[in-house]
Amino acid sequence: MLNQKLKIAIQKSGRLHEDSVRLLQECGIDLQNGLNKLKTEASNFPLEAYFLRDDDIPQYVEDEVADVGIVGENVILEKEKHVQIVEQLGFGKCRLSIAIPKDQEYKGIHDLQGKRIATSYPHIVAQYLASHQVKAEIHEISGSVEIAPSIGLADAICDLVSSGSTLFMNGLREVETILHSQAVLISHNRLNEYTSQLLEQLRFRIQAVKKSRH
Ligand code: PRT
Ligand code: ZN
Repeated sequence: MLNQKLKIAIQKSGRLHEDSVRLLQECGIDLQNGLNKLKTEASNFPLEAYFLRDDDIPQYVEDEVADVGIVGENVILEKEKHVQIVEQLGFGKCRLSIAIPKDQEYKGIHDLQGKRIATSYPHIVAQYLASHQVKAEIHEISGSVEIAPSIGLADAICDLVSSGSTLFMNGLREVETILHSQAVLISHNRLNEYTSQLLEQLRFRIQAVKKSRH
C-alpha cells in the first residue's frame, strides 16, 4: 500500500496540457522535475503522471493503466468508454457545432437531409441527426475539418469551436450547436480503497482551487 500511487493521464501537448499541469500545481502537487518526460512522479503527493495523446486517455483509464485522466468532455462523449466523470474543471471550454458555407440558405436542421457532413465526431453527429429524424452522409476525417466544404469533400462540417475565427476564415457559419464541452477529470470505477482516498483528496483540492478562481 505504502508505495501505491494515484496514476493520472494528462495530455502531452496541446490545448489542455498547460491548464492541466497548472491545476495540479495549484493543488499543491509538484511535477516540476518531470514535465519533459512521458512519465513522472510528484515529489509531495502519491501521484504518478503519464503524458499521452488526448484521444488515448479514455482507453487507458478504462483499461486501468491510469486511474484518472484529464480530457475534453467531447472526447468522452464520442468514444463512449466505461469511465466516469468525477469533476468538471472549468477550462478547455468549447462547443461542438455544425457549420455550412456562409452564403448558403439555412432554415433549420432538415436542410441537412441528404447532405455530406465532414467531422471527427461521427457518433455524436449521427446521434444528433437521428434524434431529429434527419438522414445525412457522415464522412469521418481526423483533422482540418474546416476546409472540407471548400475542397468539395462535404456540404457541411461538425467541429469544435471556441472563438469562431477558424470558421470565419474558412467562409463557414455555425448553424447548430450540438453540445458544450470543457475539460473533465475522469476515473475508472474499480479504484481500491487507498486510491479512491487519494482521488478524494485530489478532488477536494481541485474544488478549493475552482472556488478560489471565481
Ligand atoms: O495531440 P493530441 O491528440 O493530444 O491533441 P489534439 O490535437 O487532438 O487536441 P487539441 O489539443 O487541439 O484539443 C484538446 C481538447 O481541447 C479538445 O478535445 C477540446 O476538449 C478542447 N478544445 C477547446 C478545443 C478547442 N477549444 C478548439 N478550439 N479543441 C480544438 N479546437 C480547435 C477546433 O477543432 C478548430 O479546429 O480549434 C479550432 C477552432 O477554434 P476557434 O477559436 O477558431 O473557434
Ligand atoms: Zn487528439
